[in-house]
Amino acid sequence: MLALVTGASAGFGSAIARRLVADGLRVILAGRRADRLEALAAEIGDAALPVRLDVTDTEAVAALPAALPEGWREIDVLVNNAGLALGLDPAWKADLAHWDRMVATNVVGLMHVTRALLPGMVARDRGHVVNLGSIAGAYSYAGGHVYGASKAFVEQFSLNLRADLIGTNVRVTNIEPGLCGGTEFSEVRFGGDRARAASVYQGTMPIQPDDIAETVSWVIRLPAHVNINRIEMMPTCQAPQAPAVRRAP
Ligand code: NDP
Ligand code: 8X3
Repeated sequence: MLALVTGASAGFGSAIARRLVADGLRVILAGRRADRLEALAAEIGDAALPVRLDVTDTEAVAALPAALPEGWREIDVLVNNAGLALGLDPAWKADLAHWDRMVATNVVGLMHVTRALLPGMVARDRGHVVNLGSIAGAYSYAGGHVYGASKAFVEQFSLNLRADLIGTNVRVTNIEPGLCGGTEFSEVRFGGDRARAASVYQGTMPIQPDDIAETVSWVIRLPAHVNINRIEMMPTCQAPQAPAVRRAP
């Protein structure tokens, strides 16, 4: 089996790639930082192919299937993992460029990569699209605005893909994690401010990249007639709560 993991240069993506190779798959490692992808491919060996790909580059994404080397084109598993949150300011102060970039990456990029690879999966009547959504797509929090909305898109897009794919052997799963550490996510969100990023995880035991990789591995290895639609994951130090109420002092 052959998988393509977007955002394989860090965090969940690297862990997912390593885990899928351990499961016996070959993996195309996609992302923008080619040096990171090459280092990971060197560590993994022949089962990995590093491919520089910015998911917001519409032309490069459309050209991707044909541009892959012979033997690396029939992708069975697409892991749409590339994504980011930028900023935590309230909506009225947020940087519009941040909003645009989150939509370009988390929504449009994911959409375009899926559209590029789905025809091959349908033609072969075999495939699995695994999306990285978030609990932010289901629960609101202050400063979550466009990030949360982008992940709500990912959830509904995943469900609607299955509506079209019903009766085929092409599966779609949306994985929706909560608090996760061990990645660059918060550093990216806070513009490289490591201290602020570290404070997000202070006093917690968050989900780790290997936990996400284990989940991806599980949904893929289930019998071909089983489709896990969505999985919401939280660490035990986190729980959903009733909507906030602001009371007059
Ligand atoms: P990281 O920041 O550690 O990794 C993000 C990856 O996405 C990097 O490999 C980055 O690679 C890649 N990426 C970003 N922009 C692009 C782009 N335009 N084109 C291609 N690749 C891109 O984050 P995580 O591993 O934590 O997050 C992975 C996914 O999981 C994201 O979609 C995130 O929203 C989601 N998620 C994360 C949670 C968390 O708390 N960590 C919780 C729930 C969901 P490069 O810069 O080399 O391109
Ligand atoms: C990442 C989880 O709660 O920081 O998607 O938005 S959260």
